[in-house]
Amino acid sequence: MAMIAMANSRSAAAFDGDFAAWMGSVQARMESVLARLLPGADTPPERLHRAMRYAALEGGKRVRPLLCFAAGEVVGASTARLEIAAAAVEMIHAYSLVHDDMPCMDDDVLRRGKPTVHVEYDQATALLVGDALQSLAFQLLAEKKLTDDPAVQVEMLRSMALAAGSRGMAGGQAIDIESTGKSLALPELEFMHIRKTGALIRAAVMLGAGCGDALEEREREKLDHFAKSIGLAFQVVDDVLDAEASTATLGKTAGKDQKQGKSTYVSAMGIIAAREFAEELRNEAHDALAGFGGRASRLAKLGDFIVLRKF
Ligand code: GRG
Repeated sequence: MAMIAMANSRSAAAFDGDFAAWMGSVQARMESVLARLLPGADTPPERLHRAMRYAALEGGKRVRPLLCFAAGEVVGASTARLEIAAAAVEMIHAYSLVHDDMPCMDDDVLRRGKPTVHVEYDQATALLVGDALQSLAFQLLAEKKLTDDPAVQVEMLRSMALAAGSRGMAGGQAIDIESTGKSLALPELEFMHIRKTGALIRAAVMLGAGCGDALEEREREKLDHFAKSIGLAFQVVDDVLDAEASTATLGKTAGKDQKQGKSTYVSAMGIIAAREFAEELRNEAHDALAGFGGRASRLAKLGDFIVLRKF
């Protein structure tokens, strides 16, 4: 945790003081919101609840909650509503990491600078941690008030379910597993990553936007364009970091893509072209925000952070 916190502050420090402070405050807020919303470690079944807290607390950059909060600024959403939306997205993200690390999937022992959940606990517990985190996320989205219009809230729930399901993240993961050892062309890579990584990032932005004043259709499309571009950029940078950064910096095993025979943006186009592609996507993301003015300045800076991060 100390390592991740240090890396967080180092990376944010490259941005102006106000943005770095905002990032730190949202990250700290999310730690206490998640600690409050997750079942207590002493609540039976204690072992499962301890493992859920282990998976979701003390670690991670909290990129999806940050996106949710920044999108909320575009629409004047209240902090109380954004906390719930952001916690739900982060729980789904944490579940996906726990399952992804299991021996039947990516088989890894290190995540967020600490042993993965199936190593610290056991495989059955890791499976249940993922299941329960996902259920809790949907419970929160259903029972807490996120908007004044119940029909909008149902639509938010629906879009989160789509993002997490077989047409979104789970589907992208299935394609990833099926294509290990094969060489994917760029359009196939994009098809996979728009689902595996991009869908949840898009949901984080659109959920944050759903918590505030209604946007016009054209504005929603622009915000979604931003989210789609930055979601793909996130993955391109993830591939570059897997190839370039160390395990200590990342808090997860580095260099795995090549070892496991995965197609990545680095294997498909090389590191330099992959970095250039991430830059193109960053510009596209910025362009999409042009009409929002200062309301979207944090979202724009987060786009920069996602592309320029070192971990
Ligand atoms: C198991 C249904 C299911 C899906 C798994 C997200 C995912 C799909 C797998 C994770 C594997 C991976 C390395 C994907 C690349 C991009 C990614 C999601 C990285 C991890 O996200 P970060 O960097 O992690 O935001 P932190 O720990 O900072 O929250």
